[in-house]
Amino acid sequence: MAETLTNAEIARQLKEIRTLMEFAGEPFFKFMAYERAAETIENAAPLADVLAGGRLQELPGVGKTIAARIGELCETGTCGYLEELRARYPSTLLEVLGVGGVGMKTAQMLFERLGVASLADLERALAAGALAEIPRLGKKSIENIRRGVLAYVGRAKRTPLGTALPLAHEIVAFLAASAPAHDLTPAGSVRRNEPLVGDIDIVCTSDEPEPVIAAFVGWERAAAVLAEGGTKASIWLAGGLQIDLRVLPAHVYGNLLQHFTGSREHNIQLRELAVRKNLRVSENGIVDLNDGRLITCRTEAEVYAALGLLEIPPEMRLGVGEIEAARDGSLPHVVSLADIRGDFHMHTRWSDGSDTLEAMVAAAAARGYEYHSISDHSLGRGRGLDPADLRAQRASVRALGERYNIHTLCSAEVDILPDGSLDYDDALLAELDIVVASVHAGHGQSRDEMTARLIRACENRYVSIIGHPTGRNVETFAGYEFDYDAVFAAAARTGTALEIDGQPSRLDLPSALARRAREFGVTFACDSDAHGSAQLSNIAYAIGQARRAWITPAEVLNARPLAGVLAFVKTKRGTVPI
Ligand code: DGT
Ligand code: CA
Ligand code: CA
Ligand code: ZN
Repeated sequence: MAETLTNAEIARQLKEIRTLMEFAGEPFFKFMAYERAAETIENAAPLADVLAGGRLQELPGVGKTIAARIGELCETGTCGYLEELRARYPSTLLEVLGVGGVGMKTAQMLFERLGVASLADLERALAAGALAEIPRLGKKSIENIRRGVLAYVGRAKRTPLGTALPLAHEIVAFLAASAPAHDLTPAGSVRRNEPLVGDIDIVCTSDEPEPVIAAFVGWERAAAVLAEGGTKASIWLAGGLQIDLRVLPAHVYGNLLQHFTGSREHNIQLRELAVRKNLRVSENGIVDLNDGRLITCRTEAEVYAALGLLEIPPEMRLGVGEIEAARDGSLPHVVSLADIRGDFHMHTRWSDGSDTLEAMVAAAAARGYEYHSISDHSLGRGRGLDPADLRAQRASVRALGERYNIHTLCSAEVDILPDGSLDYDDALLAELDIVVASVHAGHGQSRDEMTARLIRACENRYVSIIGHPTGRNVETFAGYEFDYDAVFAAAARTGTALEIDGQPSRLDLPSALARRAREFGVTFACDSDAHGSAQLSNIAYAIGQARRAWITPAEVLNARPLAGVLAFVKTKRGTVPI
């Protein structure tokens, strides 16, 4: 066997065969057989095992021909029949078929008469007014296709969590106020705190779905209604962001929320586990295949319990081992917002923040923090503080902290210069309570140079935290390259915390790297990086990323009491040389 395809990958290829067969005009019963087989395989035990046991044809809906093709897919990663179809029809046809408003018949006509074989072809044909030549395609259908194209493009463009989550809260508040909807909850990638989301999924329960759907599609911010049914609907906001709503009865709320929270990988693994217990999981409940009994769950905890699992936090549902951990009882108790006692990274008008020092201290105190630190930029950042400014700021910081009854630490976000030194000297750094050090310029360095730069910063005894360690922008920049493992090892060895920056454009460390850093015993700082008092709430995004990385409160510096934070700083400063 060349490589082991997962059941999901094989099912996806069967569905592609199904779609292309229908497009080619094959009879209904023939292509539907592939759809049924794909569904069976999504819910079956790993195919490699089934195949090894020679039991492929025992699966419901898998006859001789399909079994042979599945065998070929498992052996070679593809199959002759699929390749034949792909040779006849370009793969970009699937784009056209994915456009709302384009059904199979329309796609066939567009292909035959106008040669439309891709989204770009369709956009060109729309712009040229060519669709009007197609018989039975009225003005309204063409308008639907036009909207469908916009929505398709909108879907392809992923939206930052920081934009999507407030919109999700907005639609939830609107529905709560204007429709008989209960249990309104953002699900999908938004609930999992994915840094970028494809769309917003909302689930809710109701005995009267019709008025809920009606309110949803009538929301004043809906620019178009993409689909409207009895229990589900999709709208599209100006700019192309889609919102899906699903309404089910209250007694299946747990099943509904679990299903639509995903991720797809997590749900597929969950189904595979369920199948081994002779259970079938869906949004409508869990069917016990022994006796056909339907188990409905009011809560997600009940869903997981029915499968013999601990409840898995939504942010951890990524299909990366969380199900095994939930099964064998090793699921970590991850950090939550309630564990957080302070925030080390925030800016004021002294550098590039939009609020005064006093406003930031007051806002931090209003959040109920035990402590926080003011960390304006150092010199390197145009509007940063020179040493005299920093000393002047320090004098007012203490007084403000006392006035607002919070421990306000004096800090700075100090630039890490290209050679790894800092742009404040050690004498000045020694006057600060805690130091955040970040790379802001010189991204053009080689991987080795950047690695050395970050390690040298860790080795500076005054550096307590490395700010936004990869420099990534969730939409535009993957982050500078360095040897992650080497820097994580250096951070752990030197007692330097790595930041999880909660600014929605950063979310840095990325959760996959933070998870890796845990293996080195790194301590993390979950910060807001607020540039105004309203942005202190960005800390919730940092916590979301920390949860995705399986980080526990014990690993988070700002989940410790002030004495613990000061001890962390002091321990490193006392270690000479590092
Ligand atoms: P996104 O929207 O691309 O950021 O990612 P998700 O995870 O929000 O995906 P979405 O909106 O397509 O669907 C929401 C959840 O619903 C998804 O995570 C799992 C579940 N779901 C939706 N469609 C399917 C499906 O065809 N198969 C399975 N297994 N689950 C699905
Ligand atoms: Ca989604
Ligand atoms: Ca969706
Ligand atoms: Zn910064």
